This record gives sequence, structure tokens and C-alpha cells, in this order.
Amino acid sequence: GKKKVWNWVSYLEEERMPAAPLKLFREYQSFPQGRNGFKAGMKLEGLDPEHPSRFCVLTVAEVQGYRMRLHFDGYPECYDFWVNADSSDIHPVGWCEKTGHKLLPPKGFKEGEFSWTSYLKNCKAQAAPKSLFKTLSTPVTPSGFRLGMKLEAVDKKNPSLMCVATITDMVDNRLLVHFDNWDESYDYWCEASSPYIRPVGYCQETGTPLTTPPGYKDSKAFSWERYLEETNAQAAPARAFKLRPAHGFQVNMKLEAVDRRNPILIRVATIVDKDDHRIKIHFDGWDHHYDFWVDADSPDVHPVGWCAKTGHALQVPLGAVDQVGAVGQ
Ligand code: MLY
Repeated sequence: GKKKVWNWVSYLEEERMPAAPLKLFREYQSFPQGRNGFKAGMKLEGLDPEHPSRFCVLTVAEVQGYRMRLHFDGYPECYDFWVNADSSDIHPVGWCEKTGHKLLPPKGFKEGEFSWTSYLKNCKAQAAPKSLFKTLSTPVTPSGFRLGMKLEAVDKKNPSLMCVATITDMVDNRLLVHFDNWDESYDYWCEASSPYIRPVGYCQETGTPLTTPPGYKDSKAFSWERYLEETNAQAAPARAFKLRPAHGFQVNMKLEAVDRRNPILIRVATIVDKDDHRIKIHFDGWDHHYDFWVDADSPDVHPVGWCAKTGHALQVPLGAVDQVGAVGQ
């Protein structure tokens, strides 16, 4: 017979599964206050997701609902990536200069020969207006973290490893974690409440192996005291770490999640597993081998109804018929 047009309300009833309650989501995952004011062609500064220590010259390439695809000026489209309009990873033109961050110019520019003013003129492009960017709702309170302080941190690309790390940047309420003697590709941004960072001594106290910097002498007998002295660094104070409680998401709760393999898409999803700080996402109607773990506070996870509210397409479960009568895929 002919299938009914897909909608969340009947779907949840049929599936007899709950929508993940709004209160479990972070503000930036939940329904936004305003609209996405960014327009294709606007230029801005932002983090390279593959090298999160680098701020780059970016152009809005495509807008969909509250999300947008960002393009690295001068580079192939294959590096484009999607962010929410209220992403903390993007800043207005001039932000790097103002905050003392190095800005990577578009491909083809030598370091130091890039100027936003002449670039915008030459491109006949508009800088994205400052008013479009997220501003912190609460002012940043001094956290106790300082640039150069050392800590122990999970390598998120090799999550079984706790490693010797350094705070190499700080913006608003976030810290950039860098792994000593490794390249920047393992760096990540996190809040002081992150479960991935611990004070110096945590591994010893808990009997967890600590991965010492590659090439560092007698890694077996690593001593923080000696290492801090040799690197002329301080340990981040234990009181600065404000480990947040486990999230409240439960298995079988439904939500809307960005498809990692094709991030233009947001799909109907179910939580199929969880640990303290992550959830395992399953896309309804798809094979379980596409399931993946994501941080519970990921900006790519949204409550039921987010796409409809923000004007974004939602990929309905495989086999269902969506609003315009096409079969979902
Ligand atoms: N197998 C990987 C492990 C790299 C770990 C880096 N961390 C500690 C920052 C490699 O050797 O490349």
C-alpha cells in the first residue's frame, strides 16, 4: 500500500521509543534563538578541523538552515566542512589580528603579505558582519589554566592513550590541548569540564599508563617533577579541572544527527549504546556497521524537530516516504 508521509510524532509512536528530552542537550545543540544570517560568499576566519591549532581564511560556500559549508580560500573543495551558525570555531575578519593569533592566508600568499582590506577589495567580497557570530552569554571567568601549562590528556585519535600534553592556546572558555613532541594534527579544543583532560599525576594515582613524549629519555621512569623542570613549565592546577558529570542520554532515545560520511546530511537516529561522555549513533533504517561513537556534547547532535525548526532537510529512515513523496535514502 501507499506509505504515509513521514513525521516524527507518528514515527515515535510506531517505534515506541522516546525522543531524547531537550534538557539533555547543550544550548548549542538545541533550538537556536535566531536565524542563520550568514550568506554564501561572506568571508571569515576559522579553525581548520583537521589542524585545530590553525586559523584560516574561509568563505561561506553554502547555507542550509542553521548550518553552512565553509571553504578554505585558494584550496580544493574537498577540504570544505560544515559548521553550525553559532560555532565557536569561527570568528569575524580581523579577529586573529586583534587576539594575537596567526592567520593562515589563502593558498598562494606568502606569510606576511596578506591583508584583509586589499583581499576583500580584490575579491569584491564581503566580510561576514560581526553581529552574525556567537558571543558568549556569560563572561569568561579566569579558569586557572594558563598558556604553557602541562597536563595529562586523552589522545582523541587514539583514545586508549593518556599522554603528556600542554595548553597551547586559549579562546573564551576553551583550551587547545597539544601533545608534547607530536605534530599539531592530534590537537583539540575542549572546555575545563572535559573528561579528556586530567591534572599532572592522575595516571600515577589511578595506575593508568602515561604515554610520554616520543624520544623522551627513560620513558619507563618518567618523572613529572623532572620534566616540568627541564621544560621550564608549570603543571595546570588541579582546581582548574572541573570534570562534568556523565550525560543523561539513554539507549533507544531518538534524535537528529549529522552523517559523518556525508556531513551535508542530517538523519533520523537512535542511541544504541552509551558510556559516561559519549553516545553511539545508529541511523534508522541503515545497517549497524555505519553506527559510530560521538561525544555527547558534539555540535552535530540535535533534538528531534531541530531540522524542521531551522529549515534544514532531514533524511528520514531508509524505506520511508518523506514530505515530497520521494523515497528516503
Ligand atoms: N599509531 C600512532 C599513534 C600516535 C599517537 C600520538 N599521540 C600520542 C599524540 C602513530 O604512531 O602515529
